[in-house]
Amino acid sequence: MENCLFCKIIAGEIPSTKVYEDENVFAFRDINPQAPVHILVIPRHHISSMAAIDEATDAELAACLRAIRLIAAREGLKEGYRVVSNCGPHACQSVPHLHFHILGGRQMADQMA
Ligand code: DGP
Repeated sequence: MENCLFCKIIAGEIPSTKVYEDENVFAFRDINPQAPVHILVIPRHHISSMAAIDEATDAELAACLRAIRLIAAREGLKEGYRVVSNCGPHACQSVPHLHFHILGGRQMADQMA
């Protein structure tokens, strides 16, 4: 989608540190890491947020989840990791293209918010 930051990253118009891609998914390191490992997993197809996943195919959604598992394993996150998808203003979503944060490499707080 025109003017979508993450669509521009997928297209290579904005540089990123890619860690994984397949026909449905693109994944890259977050520009402002909140943990030693902080990776964003996004569908190639522009979907604005979790609130719009009816626009995604089951294959696209499954591909995102399978990519998360694969990337976490590749990154050596044996002690675990957190997966976060901020949806809308109450969750402080800042980029309106569905994305899953993988956070790992340190102990996470036991509070979600
Ligand atoms: P959220 O707040 O959940 O919408 O997360 C958006 C994330 O996107 C945030 O952690 C920072 C990251 N981000 C924003 N702009 C860029 C960029 O140009 N490159 C990369 N690699 N990450 C970005």
